[in-house]
Amino acid sequence: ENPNTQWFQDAKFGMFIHWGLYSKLAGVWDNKDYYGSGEWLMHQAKIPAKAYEKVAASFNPQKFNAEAWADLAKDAGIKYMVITAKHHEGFAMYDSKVSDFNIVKASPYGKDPMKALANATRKRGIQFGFYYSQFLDWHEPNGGGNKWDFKEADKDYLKYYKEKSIPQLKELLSNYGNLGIVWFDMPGGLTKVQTQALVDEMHALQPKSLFSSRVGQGLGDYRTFGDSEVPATPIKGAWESIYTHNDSWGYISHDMNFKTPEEITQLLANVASKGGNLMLNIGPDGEGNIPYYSEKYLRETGKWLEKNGES
Ligand code: JFZ
Repeated sequence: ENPNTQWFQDAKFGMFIHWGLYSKLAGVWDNKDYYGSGEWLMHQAKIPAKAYEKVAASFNPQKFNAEAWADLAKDAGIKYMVITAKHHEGFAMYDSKVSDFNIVKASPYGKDPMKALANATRKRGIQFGFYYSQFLDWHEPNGGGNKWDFKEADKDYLKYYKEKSIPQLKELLSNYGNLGIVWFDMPGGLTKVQTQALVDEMHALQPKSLFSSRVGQGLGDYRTFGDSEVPATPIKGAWESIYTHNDSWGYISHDMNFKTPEEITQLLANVASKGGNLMLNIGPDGEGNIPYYSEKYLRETGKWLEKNGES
């Protein structure tokens, strides 16, 4: 048993946040609506990396308020928060010296929202962590996934790991204080030995931080069940189920299929009864607003927990 998982196993309720350039595009490209997961728009519409890059020039989330986001998490009874520092689109939502394709360098916003959130959550006793897409990166010729701009046969995944993925992970694990979680996603391009080396290098920076199972090769510190999945029977050890509040992880304006407070508390109870955590995702828009129903229903969930649950 890993003693560092204790806080996680006590937490029960986490908040996942998908936020990036896709939040501004909101499921629309070239006047065409795309359904499904908004953060996959670049892939769905086969948007050239050069064209996608230009979206950053008008990304300016003036409504973003780290204190308000952390207040909402606190009021909802949430104990940990994991936010997308870089999703598959390749855009860093933090101040990165490794790649200029980041919110401080490439966007008029010019500030680091991750710094503000790390501080705001910590102030309220909420564990903070980053999601980082370590293999898929559609912006990079050598990253995984983009086959519409870059030929698969020309890709050198190790070069991408060496030049972007690992250096950016080091920035995230060095510059934002103690991270409760590093949420790796969708492994690829590395052998078990190489994955172990990556894990060791990162754990040297943050020995207590918990790495998600999607770091790959069975080397994570806790288990994440497939999207929207709750195991049928109790499971021992540290694990979580992830759900998104509506149908998409990233913001899509026409996706109004939000789970009600009753559905959320039932989900929480179901997952908790099996011994796991529920990490519920919200998708703020490109201005930095949390969707109206996410805010409303999360607050109602928090009220219910205060009255009926432990907290
Ligand atoms: C991944 C991402 O591709 C997606 O955009 C989102 O961030 C989600 C939380 O994670 O998608 C997955 C990854 C793994 C599984 C399903 C969706 N899985 O193991 O079932």
